[in-house]
Amino acid sequence: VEPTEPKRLVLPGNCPLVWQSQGNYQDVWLDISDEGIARIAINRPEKRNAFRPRTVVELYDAFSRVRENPAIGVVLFTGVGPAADGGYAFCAGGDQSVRGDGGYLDEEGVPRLNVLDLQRLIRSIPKVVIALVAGYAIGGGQVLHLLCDLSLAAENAQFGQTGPRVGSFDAGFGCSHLARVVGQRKAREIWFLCRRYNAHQALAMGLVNEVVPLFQLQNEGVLWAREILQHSPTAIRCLKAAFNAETDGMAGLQELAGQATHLFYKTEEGKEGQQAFIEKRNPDFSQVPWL
Ligand code: S0N
Repeated sequence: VEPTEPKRLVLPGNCPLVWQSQGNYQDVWLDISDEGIARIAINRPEKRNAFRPRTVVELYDAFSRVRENPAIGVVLFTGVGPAADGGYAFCAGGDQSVRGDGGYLDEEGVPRLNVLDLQRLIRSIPKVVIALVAGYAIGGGQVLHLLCDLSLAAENAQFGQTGPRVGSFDAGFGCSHLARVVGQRKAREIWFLCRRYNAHQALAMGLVNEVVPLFQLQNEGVLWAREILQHSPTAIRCLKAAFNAETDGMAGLQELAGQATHLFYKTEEGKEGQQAFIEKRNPDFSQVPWL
């Protein structure tokens, strides 16, 4: 754990937390606070935070670290900015400059579509992920934002899809989950027309939870996180799994079932089964009611 450089800025405005940076990343920042909040930011502002394979590998690693940290309950997911030209972005999708045949080329020239793994991790991580969107959330960046549990938009946020214009599309969560969030008509409009939508239009269609002034974005994220952190981790974990279960099919049921198993392990009934095996005797469940 290294101390955060005080000059580093993710977004303007005051942030009431003291952060410690973790990981040795190039394209990503992972910061941990002692309040149970993590901040993960894409750090390619000169590319409007577009992701290349390395970015996705590092994001996956950062989210995995947070997943394994029992002190963290909420992740703020955002983009470093502003860029030198003053532009802001949450993420402008896949880095078009490294797109090759069959995917985005990594540093060995191998084509990757590894953002799909990251999408699933954001869904399955048993913590609340809040997107903080300043500037553009476009293409695959809009999909990453969509898959966060909650989304707060700065006044300057812009959302949209470009796939049919730039030769790509996300026929997975990018379509099906979008349609669940904003409705079939709006989702088809977003993909077929490739328009841009401002923060208030995004709020009106249910794509974001709230719009705040740019300088207030981080603060607002921290306030939301603090409210969430007052509540039961188990309830929130099970609720997140439940919200995803239907959409995510068997994998969603697996997550929800895993949470049930986790709770069962803690009961006297669950412990008796294990204890009996260890003690080489028959289990005694006679005290457990058949409710
Ligand atoms: C974001 C936009 C609207 C910003 O416009 P603005 O503010 O005028 O800035 P620019 O001058 O355009 O950009 C500033 C610099 O940033 C670079 N840049 C911006 N976006 C990208 C990008 N996506 N890739 C690479 N570079 C980018 C600009 O080039 C510029 O740099 P310089 O000055 O050096 O040229 C505007 O920039 C814009 O429209 N960007 C492109 C948005 C876009 O089309 N994104 C890609 C959409 N497609 C995907 O995301 C693929 C989805 C995907 O990944 C996927 C989905 C499902 C299954 C698999 C996959 C997968 O492939 O993994």
